[in-house]
Amino acid sequence: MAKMTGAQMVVEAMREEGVEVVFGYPGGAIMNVYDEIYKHKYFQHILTRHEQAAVHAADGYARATGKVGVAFVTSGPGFTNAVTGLATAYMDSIPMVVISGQVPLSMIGTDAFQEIDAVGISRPCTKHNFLVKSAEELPEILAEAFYIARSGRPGPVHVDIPKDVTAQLADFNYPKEVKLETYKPTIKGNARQIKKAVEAIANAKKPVFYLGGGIIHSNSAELVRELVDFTQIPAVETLMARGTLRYDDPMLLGMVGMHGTYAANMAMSEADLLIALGPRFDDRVTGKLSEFAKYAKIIHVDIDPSSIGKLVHVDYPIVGDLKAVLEELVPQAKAKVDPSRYEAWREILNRYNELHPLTYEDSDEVLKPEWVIQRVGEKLKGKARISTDVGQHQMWTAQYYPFTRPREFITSGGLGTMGFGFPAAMGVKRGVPDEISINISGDGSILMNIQELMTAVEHRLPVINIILNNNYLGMVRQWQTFFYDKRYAETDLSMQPDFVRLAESFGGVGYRVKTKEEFDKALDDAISKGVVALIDVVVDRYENVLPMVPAGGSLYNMLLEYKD
Ligand SMILES: Cc1ncc(C[n+]2csc(CCOP(=O)(O)OP(=O)(O)O)c2C)c(N)n1
Repeated sequence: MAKMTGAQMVVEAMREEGVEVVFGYPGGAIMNVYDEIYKHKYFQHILTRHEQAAVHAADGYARATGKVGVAFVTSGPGFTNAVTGLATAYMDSIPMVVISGQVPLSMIGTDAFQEIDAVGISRPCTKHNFLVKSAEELPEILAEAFYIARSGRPGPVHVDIPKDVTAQLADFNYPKEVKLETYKPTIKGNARQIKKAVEAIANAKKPVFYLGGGIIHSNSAELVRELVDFTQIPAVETLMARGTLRYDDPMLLGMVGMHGTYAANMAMSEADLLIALGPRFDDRVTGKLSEFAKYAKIIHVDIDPSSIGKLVHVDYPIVGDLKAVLEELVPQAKAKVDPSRYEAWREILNRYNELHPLTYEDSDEVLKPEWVIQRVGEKLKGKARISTDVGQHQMWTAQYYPFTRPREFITSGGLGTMGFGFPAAMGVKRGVPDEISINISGDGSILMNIQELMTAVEHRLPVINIILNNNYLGMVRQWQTFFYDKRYAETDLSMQPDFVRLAESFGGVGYRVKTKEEFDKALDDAISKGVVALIDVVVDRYENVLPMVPAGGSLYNMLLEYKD
């Protein structure tokens, strides 16, 4: 076989992996690779206007499609701009490969122009990383990078390639199969443990399904639905698991945790058995650990053995791919579990739900953010993908949007990254072009990657941005209201750009709305036009997200209302 340069190998590897789109931003250290991109048409390259956005776009693409997202950046500032994107993907276990250029090998460690210790920086925020030392090892490393990103507990993998390596010539033998000595994810769950777990379910009086993001990553929502439907055991969802059950599933108690529903949080607090399917017991879910699910035995199924027992004692640990485990567990549960056994428990939880349903006070004077989200849901449920930024709007979306399926909700959970929503929504649109891509954002968050309006317009990625504009960094303002005696330090965003003209200046369409009628019209118009849009929705400045479990508090101590 003819020899290839390292840069050619990068491009060829994308072809081998079936990559259809790369988001990126060039620079000196990665120019050899970009020169190859110029010559080939194997994949589309989307030039974002900021490296952070390139990585978030690759991330959104991965979340929506389940495929590996790919981003290319240059060394130094290109790479450091990409770090937030890597950390965001890492915290939420998103499969991704990020390739960065690096200064030539001989210059590493000399404080060369645009040199940074990229693998040193990416180590704590990636599943794995590589510094490539020669073109010879490049095919193997790239194949391993994709394999590691998508297998086991998925995650971002970073490959740092020095400029001289991209110019070196070597043979290109792309491995058809990757086998790693020290990395072998366990797929099948232990049969004895699965049997014991089924017995525990059959013997429980107050069991609850605690549904986590692992369900989405392992594509096992169908099996979970089947299991919940058969057993008639109530279920709660984490932020990352929204859409596992349909919003109108009678067993769904809603989201759990800091802004979870009263019924969901009480279910966790009073349960005698938690059936945890792919969650990671995040502090935003558990609240105070010593008070968390105090009366419950815990079954925890997870592909990552290090996440089992990390934060809570687990009685029935099952390491394995959730789908493979459920394929064994579901038929056994059907044979052993009697759904009528939990009737009294379901009644208690129904009563909790009637006592404190998820609700807000609507108004005719001012638009309520919850209303806006419900309205989007009425118009688009099941037909659109919903991304968000981070803040109150994110929590209201998680609470009020009627999710119907997995991968419908795209949001930064673990890292809580403002600026994620819009670029991610572009990646979503690229991944599922037939569906409407909506980004629900705040007036703070949207400004963190607003420059991507240009990318979206250029590449015809018609994302509809809905800004719930409260003229505040709302979520921080809410904490200042509740816990800092209304000392609103640096959260007032009254000083604002004209969002309509801003959108127009990039070649998009802008709307500013203050009433329900205006909102309906703007959304309908944006949908029918199919263009990049920004709807600036003036909402109640002082609305709070409720219920709320104060940070570090116990799940059963929720603030249910706030009266001034
Ligand atoms: C990059 C980043 N910086 C800071 C924060 C802390 N933070 C969390 S929510 C929030 C306010 C978000 O305001 P906005 O986007 O206007 O949304 P709202 O809460 O008003 O809906 C801030 C500053 C963050 N999550 N991410």
